[in-house]
Amino acid sequence: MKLTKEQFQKDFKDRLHHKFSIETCDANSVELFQSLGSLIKTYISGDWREDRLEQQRNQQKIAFYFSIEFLPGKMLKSNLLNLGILDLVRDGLEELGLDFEQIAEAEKDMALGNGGLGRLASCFMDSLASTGLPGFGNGIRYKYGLFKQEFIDGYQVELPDAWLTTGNIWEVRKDHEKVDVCFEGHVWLKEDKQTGRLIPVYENPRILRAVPYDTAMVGFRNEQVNNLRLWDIEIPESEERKYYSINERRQIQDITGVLYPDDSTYEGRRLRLIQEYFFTSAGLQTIVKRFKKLNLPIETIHEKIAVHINDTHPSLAVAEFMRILVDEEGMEWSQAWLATVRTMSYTNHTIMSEALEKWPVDMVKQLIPRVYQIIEEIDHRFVTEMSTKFDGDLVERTRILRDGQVHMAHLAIIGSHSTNGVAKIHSDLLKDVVLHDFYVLYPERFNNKTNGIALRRWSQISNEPLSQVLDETIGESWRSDAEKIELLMAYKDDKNVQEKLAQAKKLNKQRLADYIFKTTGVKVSTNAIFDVQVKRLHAYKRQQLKLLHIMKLYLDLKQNPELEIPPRVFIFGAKAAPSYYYAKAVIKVINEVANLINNDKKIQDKLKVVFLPNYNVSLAEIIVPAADVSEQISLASKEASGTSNMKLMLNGAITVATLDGANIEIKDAVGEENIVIFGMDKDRVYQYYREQNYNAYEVYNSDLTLKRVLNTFVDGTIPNIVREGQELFDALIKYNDEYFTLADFHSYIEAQEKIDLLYQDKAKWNKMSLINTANGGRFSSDHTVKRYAEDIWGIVAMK
Ligand code: GP0
Repeated sequence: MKLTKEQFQKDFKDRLHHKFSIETCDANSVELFQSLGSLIKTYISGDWREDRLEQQRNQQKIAFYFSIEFLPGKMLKSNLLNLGILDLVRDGLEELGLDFEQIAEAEKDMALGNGGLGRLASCFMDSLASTGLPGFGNGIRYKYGLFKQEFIDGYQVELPDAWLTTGNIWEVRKDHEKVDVCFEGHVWLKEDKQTGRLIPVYENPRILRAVPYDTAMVGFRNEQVNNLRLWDIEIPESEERKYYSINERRQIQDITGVLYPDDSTYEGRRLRLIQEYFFTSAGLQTIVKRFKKLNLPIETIHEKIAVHINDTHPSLAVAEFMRILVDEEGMEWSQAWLATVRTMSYTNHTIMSEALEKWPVDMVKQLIPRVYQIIEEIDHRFVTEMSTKFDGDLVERTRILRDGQVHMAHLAIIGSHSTNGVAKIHSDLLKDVVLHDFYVLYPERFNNKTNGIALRRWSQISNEPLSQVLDETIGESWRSDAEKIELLMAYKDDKNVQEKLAQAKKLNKQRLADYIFKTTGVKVSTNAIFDVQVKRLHAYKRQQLKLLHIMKLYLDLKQNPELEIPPRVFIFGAKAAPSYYYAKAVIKVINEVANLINNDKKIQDKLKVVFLPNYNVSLAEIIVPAADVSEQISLASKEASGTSNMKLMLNGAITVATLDGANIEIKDAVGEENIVIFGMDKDRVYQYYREQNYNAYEVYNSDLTLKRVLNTFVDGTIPNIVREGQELFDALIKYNDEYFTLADFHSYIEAQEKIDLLYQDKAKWNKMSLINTANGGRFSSDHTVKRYAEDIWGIVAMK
């Protein structure tokens, strides 16, 4: 956008005066941030309006991305960068004697998501706008985002994330677009005398109001502004007298109260199902209203609208869309079904069976009776049709209603034209194993879309030192075209460039070291290897394997204090679901291991262990640029894709990885010599499953090193962990190590020894690091959303 520094400074001061009636010198950073944010929102609003009008004028097809999680993090810098005024605003504010970083710091980290899935949704929002694609988000405006994590005595404590208390400067309440969502009551079908059609009659429904709050999604220097719509709940005036007590009213407000803090696990809680239907129905109702303004035949709705079901949480979209088309728009069933299947598409994010949603039939029937009838009809027609072509068992296994449950993934697959996985190996596993039955029914529906990351945030915003070296070396084209980072490959043997990159890394490490000291009091040296594992805490991601490595080094050094190894700082960031006891035990053990090692003089600072509390997007922006080593050590086949692996390699970290998720594609991108692969591959894992002959105790018992290391969990070596140490030990031995941690132990230790050797060869390391950065461009989510746009949604860029 066109703006001069002087104009900005004047606008900013005016805004502060109008908003708070105070002078810049009196304002605190929250007030300064809010003034700045609201000014930026004004700058955006013109394009935001324009783009909406233009879409209507051109009858542009739009993709609506339905996701129960969005994890945008802070938006100020991203908006400024994308508007092309980041430097101008920074300079302008500094000239006024204000500290830009401090103002930016005041923004609340918007954390309406748990981890990878929600962050992916936000990366897609950024990329859709930045590639000029008309793509809108549809989700829930939770009053409380993901809990804030603190450690007390090494234990995770969860505190509420009241992110809305000082207001959300970016959102706009769209009162005129509110809709009603109907729950409960009874439904019976009445024949319409004239047409013979069956019309649903609702008795005693509970009507709730959905109110949208919109946030602008600003494209990178292209004047495209898309929309993220998050729904809040209210009680409609007409219904108010039905709620007598404060308690009852509160129960309603609680529907959008909190984000469920479980990642990759599913709990059949009624409130969660209400959330799912609430935002799905509200979103679809507005979409249909919007379509009708175009005055086109309703049968053509799929030509103007694509609805994406991000994981199964919004899969009720299939049935709800049918309800709207059949009950409200009067379409024939078969015609409505055709339009629905053509409109919907679905992404699967995991093969972990505990994440697959299945709702009890009784719950669905009671909560959304009409939608349930429609699901029954879909199921019935599916069975009837498929039974003529396929064997009965197959049909029975794939139907939506089975064992008294509604299988949400089945609904999503049957009711959509596309099912995709999020990395090559994951999509193959879906076809070959997890969803093989569906692949037999609908082979043409299955495809892969490897995840990506919003490259601008994970380089330009969070890693300015690296960005500067890139500018100096290959020019600035990479800033708008991610693939151009590959130009850096021409300098892979250039000692000067390697050295500059190493210097940039050093600056980032210093920033992280300062942060570590500030938050934990632990002093770490930037000469050490910064070894990073940041992701949700989960047994399949195997933080416990990292622990075994750390304890082995500790024991080695205790035995031989003169042992020469390059110093390492192990950095963890991870939240555990509040009800996931094993994961919480791992946190406690890591924290106690940190206490033990960091305070042991004999270790001579060769090892440090740091568990940074409250890992979130903002913290990732400090950790990722500073990493030397990226730990991607899930059991092969279990991590659908991973996305921190992409962020870390782009920032020059060397990946230690199993052949899992997108690690495989990273290996293909950088070449085998620039990544350290270890452990079993997925075929070996599946062989164990087939042969059922994995015996963790045997592995433990036949390996002295491993035995010695694992015993530290229970033999008092690590203080204060009697119960938690036992819990880890039992998971690995008594319960036979579900994720084959012990089987991969040796190979993992070898991989880490390789890292030590490589790190000591500075020239080699720097070259590897450069090659990783240079090949990060292909993991831009700009690229990913273009593939979705072409292959799945059928939308085209406006700009
Ligand atoms: C997958 F099933 N993921 C789920 C879930 O409930 N939550 C979630 O964050 C993640 C996968 O674990 C992932 O492999 C993947 O990259 C991400 O979804 C986006 O596809 C690592 O976070």
